[in-house]
Amino acid sequence: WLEEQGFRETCDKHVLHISWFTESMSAGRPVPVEIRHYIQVSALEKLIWQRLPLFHYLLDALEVLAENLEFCGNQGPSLAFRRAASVLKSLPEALRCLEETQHLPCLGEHCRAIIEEISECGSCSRVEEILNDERYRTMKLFSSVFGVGPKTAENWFCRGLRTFEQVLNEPSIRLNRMQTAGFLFYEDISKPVSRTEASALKIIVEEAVICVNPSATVSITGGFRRGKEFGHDVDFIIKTPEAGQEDTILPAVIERFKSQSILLYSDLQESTFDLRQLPTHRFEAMDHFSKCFLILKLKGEQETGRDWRAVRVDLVAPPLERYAYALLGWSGSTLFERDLRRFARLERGKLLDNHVLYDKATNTFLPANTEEDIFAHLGLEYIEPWQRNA
Ligand code: DCT
Ligand code: MG
Repeated sequence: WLEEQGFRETCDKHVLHISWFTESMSAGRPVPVEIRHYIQVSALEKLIWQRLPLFHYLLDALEVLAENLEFCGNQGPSLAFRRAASVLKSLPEALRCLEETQHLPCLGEHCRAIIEEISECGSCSRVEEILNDERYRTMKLFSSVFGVGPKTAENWFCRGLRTFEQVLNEPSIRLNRMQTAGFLFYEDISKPVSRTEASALKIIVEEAVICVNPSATVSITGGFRRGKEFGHDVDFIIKTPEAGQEDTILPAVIERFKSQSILLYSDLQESTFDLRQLPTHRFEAMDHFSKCFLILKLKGEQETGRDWRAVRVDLVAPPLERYAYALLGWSGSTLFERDLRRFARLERGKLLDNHVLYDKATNTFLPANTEEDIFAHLGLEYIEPWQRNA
């Protein structure tokens, strides 16, 4: 039935995802992933409403509200919606009725009102309004391009641009290299990457890394390490056993990809790591390790008939003694990391980031060889990656 309606269904570990591809948005481009769930939900009749657990509607609604605030530069208030969505996501089972939300943390008055409205009406008027809002839709569209952040998206919107076509035909707009690649491979890189594709990429990355340095190892991190079935990219962390190797390995790996003709885009960021500059007291947007943001060609039959697709791949290579912190940081989720750091600071008087754990009471850096060591320093039981999705 769903298929007949044009819905595509995929299964996660705990979650049923339904995505709806509409051609109506712009030049035949699909609506970006996150709002697909909600659009189809609000357009659906009771039949589906009863088939799907209530919380899918909530998740999408809360995320639309959060995203809209982020597009307006209100990062603070948007966190409340993100946290609420996170709490709902972290539940072992889907919510089935409103009463089940009563004892959950992080659901403020505003969130509860939205939950109530959705459970009564099947949709939320504010969310509907946002989904139809020209600014939101345009910001969502533009910021779905690799290399286009909220500032650029807003700039283009304010200049009256509404579609990719208009952006690409605007003579005064100079796209940078990243954005050019973002548009060039838009179709492919906005399509979710599956776990199977991630595993295929791991073999490719591992082969290249070992070819360059046989003693190095590669681990998958990011969402796939947390057990997600789909991701927007594939994140890998490289472990090198000797000091200094972390600085030379990525350029060599990139060269290797180039020689295999699978490199479509690369942005190499050399290490700016310096222990003497740490700890910083702000939540680092980006760590200082040697890393690269890539677009690779992944071979395999595609729906389009092509025999490859473009995939976004991130590689990070920290120094060995920083590995545990980097692994913890790059495993995410972003919200989990944010809350763990907050906990470390407020409850334990310690500063945690992707590089170090620093004890303010003794003015010392706490050593860690594994993630377990970091949790132990924080007086926490080890939290498995699959439990860090919130
Ligand atoms: N991260 C970080 N510092 C950055 C960027 C990311 O510590 N400058 C962390 C947070 C999450 C993790 O790395 C991976 O980032 P993403 O790929 O953006 O997130 P994800 O959880 O893997 O989500 P997705 O499945 O969509 O890729
Ligand atoms: Mg990722």
